[in-house]
Amino acid sequence: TVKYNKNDHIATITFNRPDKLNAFSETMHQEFYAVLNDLVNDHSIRCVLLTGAGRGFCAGQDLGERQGNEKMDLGDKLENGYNKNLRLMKSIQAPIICAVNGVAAGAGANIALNCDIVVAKKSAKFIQAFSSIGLIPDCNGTWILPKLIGLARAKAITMLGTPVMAEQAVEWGMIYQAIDDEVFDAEVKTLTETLVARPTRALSFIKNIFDESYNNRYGEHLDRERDVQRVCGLSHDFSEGVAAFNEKRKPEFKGH
Ligand code: LHQ
Repeated sequence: TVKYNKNDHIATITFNRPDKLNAFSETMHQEFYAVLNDLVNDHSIRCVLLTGAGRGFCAGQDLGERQGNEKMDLGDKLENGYNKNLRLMKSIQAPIICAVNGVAAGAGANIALNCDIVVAKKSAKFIQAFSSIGLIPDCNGTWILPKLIGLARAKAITMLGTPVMAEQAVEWGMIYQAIDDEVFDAEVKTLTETLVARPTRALSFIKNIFDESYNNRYGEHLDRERDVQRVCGLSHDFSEGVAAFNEKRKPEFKGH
């Protein structure tokens, strides 16, 4: 249910239940967990690409797995499925680029929005489908959405379940780019190749420090930047970056 492939320092994860628009089954949670766990420990990977097979990216939780009126503990489902995996996504050193190839609904939308760079096919849409089945957004949707698009839009689209097309999502600051369907794969490939050639450890710090900024006070955050920059300043990639600039050549970053 999850395809996984590593090649030239790029790891590609593909949600793979196309006939169900890649909705999350129990097996899919487990397979996704195994993949992410592998990536946390693999520092040779310098870019992670997350995408979906077929015409959808991910339709969120598989609603077909719920039997009749049986009451489930959704808190447990979150803790042992999505939340465990989202925590691992944050622990992966390499930047995660999400290529939203089609509809992203419910947890599927918010998994995408938790990635570091999100691009989507122009034909793709994002749906905060939760309230349509009596739930609130999960996968930290209530944390990230107001930060990305502001509280007014965040509340309205989640309360109304309004689909947001890729270009609208870019205009609102929800995602980075909407790409024409015909050139989507090629552009995504270029983005991954660009990321692989960049200084991975610095990107890793960037990945985390923006999130930290929401918890830190102004002065405290200046201290954090100082400490992280001190570490970056000791890296091979900083020396290489400056040398390349002065020698007017392309830098050859090693990722550390
Ligand atoms: C599906 C699904 C799906 C199963 C499409 N499940 N089969 C929830 C509970 C538990 C724990 C904690 O977290 C959560 C978080 C959540 O994710 S809640 C939100 C769950 N997701 C949704 O409510 C979205 C449900 N899907 C839809 O609204 C539509 O399918 C969308 C708008 C995504 C796509 O619409 P269409 O393009 O018209 O496709 P479709 O509806 O015809 O779907 C194609 C097939 O995929 C179809 O199966 P079939 O056998 O009839 O061809 C759907 O039943 C199946 N599918 N989503 N979540």
